[in-house]
Amino acid sequence: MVPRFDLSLYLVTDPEMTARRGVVATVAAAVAGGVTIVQLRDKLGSARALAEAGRALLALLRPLGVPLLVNDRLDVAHAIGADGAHVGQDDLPPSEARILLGPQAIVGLSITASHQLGTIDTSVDYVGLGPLFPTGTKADAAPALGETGFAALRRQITLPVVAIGGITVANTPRTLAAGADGVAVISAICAAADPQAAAQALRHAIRTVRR
Ligand code: TZP
Ligand code: MG
Repeated sequence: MVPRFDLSLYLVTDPEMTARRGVVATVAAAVAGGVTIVQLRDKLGSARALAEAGRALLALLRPLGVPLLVNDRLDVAHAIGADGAHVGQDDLPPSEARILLGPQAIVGLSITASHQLGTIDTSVDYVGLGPLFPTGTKADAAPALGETGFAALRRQITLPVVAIGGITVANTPRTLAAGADGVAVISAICAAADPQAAAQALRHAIRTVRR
């Protein structure tokens, strides 16, 4: 069976880092560079602004076959017909996402520590595990797991796992070696002078490890 989604290079958008170029132009460049899945994330924006950005991204991504997930906001994910949602430990639980978005939706869950492993239920399709490395992007991020901590947690998860937090081209090989099925990045692409080239470099690093 062909998998419904490819976690290899997972782009999470940031409203400030993409402000100059625009979120759609940034994502377009990133996808041209090899991003395989996109999460629209804006912790501070209004639901209406998020929906507007989400619709514009869907118009870009649907024809390319790249799934769009919405962070936190199941209502917005549902309203715009997104491909799925990514929820954290303080958001509505994955089971609610599954009920609202349906059986075909892609549902992701964030895990930052071992005591949260019990929140992975049958409604979850993949886990976002991290922060792997220290990150300046998320002010309230949990402590970095480091490669050893990440690998130990990853072994306890049977679902596909995408690593997040401080991931760069340089540490992508170590990230995959620690057991990640893919890398999720914000600043490595959104803050890059050339998001397409940045995505290409990450994709190349992933391919090199897998070869
Ligand atoms: N969750 C854990 S770390 C993080 C999120 C959203 C931020 C990742 O950003 P960056 O710039 O790729 O370190
Ligand atoms: Mg959240």
